[in-house]
Amino acid sequence: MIIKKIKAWRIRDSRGEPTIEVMVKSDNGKFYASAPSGASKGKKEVMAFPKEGVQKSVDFVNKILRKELYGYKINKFDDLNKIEKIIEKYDKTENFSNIGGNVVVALEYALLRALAKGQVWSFLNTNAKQLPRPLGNCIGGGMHVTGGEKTDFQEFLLLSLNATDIAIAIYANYKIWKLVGKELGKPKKTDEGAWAPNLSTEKILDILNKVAKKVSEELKFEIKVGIDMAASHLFNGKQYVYKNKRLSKKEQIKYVIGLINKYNLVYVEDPLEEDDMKGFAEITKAVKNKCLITGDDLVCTNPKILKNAIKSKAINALIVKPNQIGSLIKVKEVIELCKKNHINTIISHRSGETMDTMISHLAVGFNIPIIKTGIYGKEREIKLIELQNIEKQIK
Ligand code: 2PG
Ligand code: MG
Repeated sequence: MIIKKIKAWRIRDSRGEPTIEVMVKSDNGKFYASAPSGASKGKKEVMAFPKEGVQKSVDFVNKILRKELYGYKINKFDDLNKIEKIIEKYDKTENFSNIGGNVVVALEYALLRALAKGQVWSFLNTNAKQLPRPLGNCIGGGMHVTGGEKTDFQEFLLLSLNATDIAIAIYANYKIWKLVGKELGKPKKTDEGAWAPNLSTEKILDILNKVAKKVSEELKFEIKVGIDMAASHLFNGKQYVYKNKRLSKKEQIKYVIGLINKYNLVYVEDPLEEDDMKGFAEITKAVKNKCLITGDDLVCTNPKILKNAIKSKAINALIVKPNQIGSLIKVKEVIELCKKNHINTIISHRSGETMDTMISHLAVGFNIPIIKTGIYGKEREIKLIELQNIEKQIK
């Protein structure tokens, strides 16, 4: 495929904040892509945009990359490596602070779409058969709600791993979200479209387990509950600070294990602050395979950090967010490392999302078993709809 033109501009994400969209014109046609942004970021993530703002990233594409990549040829996924090498000439920083990782994500998504003529999942794996199961955000708080009283933890999630197909799993999450909203008196919503009541963790888990059980019985498959604790944002350097309590590192580990056992949680993301590999390992060992102990801010989709996490036996599951690392080549490396080491993978949206559906394609093409993309809101639902479209093509 020959690159004939690339162009970038600013768009707004679901939070109303500016981000980048890129168009690639090639002999395969014109293809578009955009990149999301997080609010509760890990400190080891690359920067989405430089401190000067999105316009600097847009200018970099339109003034520099456009000329560099004019007439450039790529044919396969691994050729993106050559593109990354070209970009690295202009940003030698570890964290992409000069041009921003979102430039790479939006450009590589558009290039991949062009290479695949839109059919990214089958371009990555023609024999792909497995659709991921949706991990849906039903109730939330933390950094995804601005101002006012809110829940201590960032996300209370739903997961039906043995639903017979993706459509019924999507329906189950939506149905529970709706029933829970009614029970809570329709409070305001988080950035990701989850309900944002001001309730205790225990009360929320009681309600979610009750409603999930009811819908499970109706639909005849198990729907389980999980939490993204995003615990770095509760940690003050010494203690975990809650609305009504403060816990030491040791007490936090005990509290997390207690919650998993009492509420049958099948999924817990970032239960501890982002540097505590040892603490993660303690939890992972204690719960065995009963619960996915998932690293998000802990690893930040970084293969080097992942190798440490594997060595320390810190996690049994990993969140994959392409814009935490700003490289699709490294995203692939991370997924392969996880597969080799029996670590589950969950591909994930960000709290500030766009209408881009690439993560749905990556989930199928790379055979990722779980996708975290919210339940409600057009930027979330479009990714779920895309998965159902892909399913029709596979069948
Ligand atoms: C998370 C994400 C997505 P953010 O912590 O897992 O839910 O949030 O994009 O704000 O980092
Ligand atoms: Mg998280």
